[in-house]
Parts: sequence; C-alpha cells; structure tokens
Amino acid sequence: MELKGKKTAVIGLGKSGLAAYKLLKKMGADICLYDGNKNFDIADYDVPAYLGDFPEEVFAGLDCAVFSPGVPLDIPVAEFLKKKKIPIIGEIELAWLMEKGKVVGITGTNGKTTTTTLTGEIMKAYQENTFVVGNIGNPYTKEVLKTTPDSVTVAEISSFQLETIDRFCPKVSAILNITPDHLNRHKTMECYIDMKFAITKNQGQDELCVLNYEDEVLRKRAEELSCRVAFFSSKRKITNGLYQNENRDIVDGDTGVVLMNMKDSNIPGDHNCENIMAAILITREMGVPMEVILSAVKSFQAVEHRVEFVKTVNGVDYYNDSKGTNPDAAIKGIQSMDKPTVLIGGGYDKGGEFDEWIQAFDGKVKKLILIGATAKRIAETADRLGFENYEMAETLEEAVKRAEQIAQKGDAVLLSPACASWDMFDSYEQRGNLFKEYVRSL
Ligand code: UMA
Repeated sequence: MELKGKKTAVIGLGKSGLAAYKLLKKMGADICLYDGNKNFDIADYDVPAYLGDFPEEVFAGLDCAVFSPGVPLDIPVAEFLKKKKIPIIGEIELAWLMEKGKVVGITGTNGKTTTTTLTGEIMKAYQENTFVVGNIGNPYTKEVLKTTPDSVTVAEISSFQLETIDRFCPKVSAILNITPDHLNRHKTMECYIDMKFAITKNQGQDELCVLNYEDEVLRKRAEELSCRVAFFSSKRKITNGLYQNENRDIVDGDTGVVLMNMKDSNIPGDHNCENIMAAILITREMGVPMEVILSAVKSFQAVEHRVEFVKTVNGVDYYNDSKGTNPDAAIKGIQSMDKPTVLIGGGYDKGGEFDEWIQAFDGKVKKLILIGATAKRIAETADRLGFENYEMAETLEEAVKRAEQIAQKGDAVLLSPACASWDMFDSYEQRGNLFKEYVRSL
C-alpha cells in the first residue's frame, strides 16, 4: 500500500500509535493525530493533533486511519470513518505492509508472553536478526523497517490487534488456548474466538498453525483451517505434533522420539510444558535444528514476575508470580508448584471472586498468607469453602518473614496474589521486585 502523501490519521496515541506515527512519517504520509483523552500532551508533535472530539470536516477527507489496538471499533470516531468508507488499518497491519522477512504470530488467552519470549530466544540462538514485537510491549511498527528478507519477526498478537488485520499472514501461527477474556470489547465468546482465529485467515498450505489439542474449541475448529496444523498436548499421546507423557517427557508424536524431560526446564507446570511444546513446533517449522532448540529451551528462565524462581533458602524454593494479578493467572501459578506451598496472596480489589482460585489449591497450599485490600474478602471465601489454613499479614515484608517461619525443607513459597497491586504498590513489577529483595535478604 502506497501511503506517500496520503491523508492519514493515527487514532490513539499510546506506545503503538506513536510508533505508527513515526513509521508513517518515514513513509511520507500526510499525518494528523487523534486521541480521545483531552489531557494528552501534544506539545512535541509537528503535525495537527486533535483531542477529545474529532473534527468531522478533517476526518471526512482522510484516505485512511491507523488504529491503536486499545481503541475499540465501535466508538464514534470509528463509526464515522466506517460510514464514510474510510479504510481503518490496525497498527499490526500497517507494520505487515512493510515487513521484508518471515513472521511468526502467537496468540491465545494465557501464555502468549512466555511463548513469544521463548520462541524469540530460540530463534536468536539460531540467527541474530530476530525481532520480538507486538502485545509483549514492543510495537511492531517500531521494528519493522529493520527487517530484511532473511530476518524473523516473532509477534505476540492480542485479540485487539487481530480485530484490524486484513492481509497479515504469519508463516507460522499459534493459538495457545482460549478462555473467556476481553468480553467487554468483543461482546460474545464466539466473537472473541473468531478474533483469535483471524490469525490464520490468510494462511494456506505453505503455512502452519500450532494448536493446543487439549482445548476443545481449538481442536474442533482445526478441521476448518486452510493451512497445515500441528498440535501439542500436555495430557495425552497424539501423533500429529508433540505431547507430554506420564514421565513428563516431551515426545515427538510422529516418530516417538523423546526430545527432553520437563525436569530439565526452568519453567515448571503443565501450562509451561504447553508453552515449550508450542515454541518447539514453531521454531522447528522455521528451520531451527532440534539441538539448538532444546539447548535454548533448557537454558530459558521464566519471564520476570511469572513463576520466576528467586532463591533457595534452607531447602525452601521461593517463587515470584507477582504477575498473577487475577484468579485465572494465579491458578496457573499454584498449578506450577509440585511441592507443599506457602502461598502469599491478596491485593487491590477489582471486585472479582476467589472461589475457583481457592478450589485450585488442591491440597498443595499448606498455608495462605493474606495481605492487602482483598485479604478479608478472600478469608471469607476460604471460610465458606472450608479452607482454614490462612492468616493475615500487614505488609509484604511481614508475609515473607512468616512464610519463612512456616515453610520446611522441601517446601515452596510462592507470591501469586490473584489481585492487582495498586492498593499497596505502584505496579506488579514493584511488588515482585520488593518480594525478591525481601527473599534475598532472608
Ligand atoms: N484511546 C483513545 N480512545 C479509546 C481508547 C484509547 O483515544 O477509546 C487512547 C488512550 O487515550 C491512549 C491510547 O489510546 O492515549 C492508548 O492506546 P492503546 O490502548 O492501544 O495502548 P498502547 O500503549 O499503544 O499499547 C498497546 C497495547 N494495549 C492494548 O492493547 C490495550 C499493549 O498491550 C501493547 O503492549 C502495546 O500496544 C505494544 O504494541 C497491553 C495490553 O494490556 C500489554 N494488552 C491486552 C492484554 O494483553 O490483555 C490486549
């Protein structure tokens, strides 16, 4: 698409919008900027910028508009553009138009960041010119001009980003799992599932889609895809892809060859086994030799704040899962533990329920130490469900000290709060960093 001289508006001026703006500038587009936030600081921009209400007379004359992923497609400015038949391009699509190399696209409700990071690490072990972009926090439009015919872009793609793709076609796509999320934007589960599958919409027989066999929606929809499919399963033997057996070996289902055992990986849990299998299938398809893949997998450390191993103190392993900011994510955290665990939970109150989280303790949690605004509500839920092994702490530091007293050799201590951090901390990163500091000083 030729954008030189084209009247283009960038809608939404966060990370993606600003990266898109810089790319459009290099492409010679005639740009204006728009953000719904009236207080956005536009002092630094040398092009027309509009805040709050959009100027209909200007926008009616646009050739196209580039949307940032967080901007919904049913707000007045989007409705206006659609009515005027002015093309809406997503930030990912804009980058794709400039892509010169091969692309891997990874989506799913959970595990995207770990799988994208791991896939990026494996690719980098094989070839230097690998770019890791997208929802992970590094806008695709920021990197795309560096791509070359032999580079590889590994992109974490959210459902928001998939809503505005048109020709985007990864050589390998992966959908890791689909559970309800972002339904306020996508309205129905069907719509959310359709958005996730959009990652495959331009793929054909030259391309591959990697899917989780244990996810019924993915398994069923696989039959409708035009591209080749490979599966992974953490629970049963399959032939078209990889699976984990009862010894926790990862086995190539086509040949029966054992590739590695999960005890040789630093990221525990079945969900991480799934992330690993997806990354192996993706990078194998991208031509990376298996010995390079397995060596990179074995040296891979957890993404910071996601069941991140901190230190062993007196035979007790400490893990930081501060990124477990909702019950669903924290369930994955507790499922990762394979030993008796002292769990530190609680935090900012988003109004959610904690029943499923407590039910997922599964006999593993020997003590739950509660902090923060939700402590009382979680305690009430625990009482109702008959889980009595909890106590309160005033601060995170006090919780860590109590955990040290309670845990015995062979146990684990896990910070996985099931809540956001904003009642006591600036961010989950700050909470996780403080946890690590307290643990290291034990
Ligand atoms: N805005 C409007 N009108 C609206 C909504 C937003 O003008 O109706 C403006 C805001 O005022 C703000 C800007 O848009 O100035 C924000 O744009 P954005 O929400 O697209 O945020 P970015 O900073 O560009 O970050 C986006 C992704 N954010 C979302 O999808 C919400 C980041 O994913 C991503 O890392 C980044 O692009 C890099 O490409 C974050 C995320 O929360 C991590 N993603 C969701 C998730 O993982 O669950 C999907």
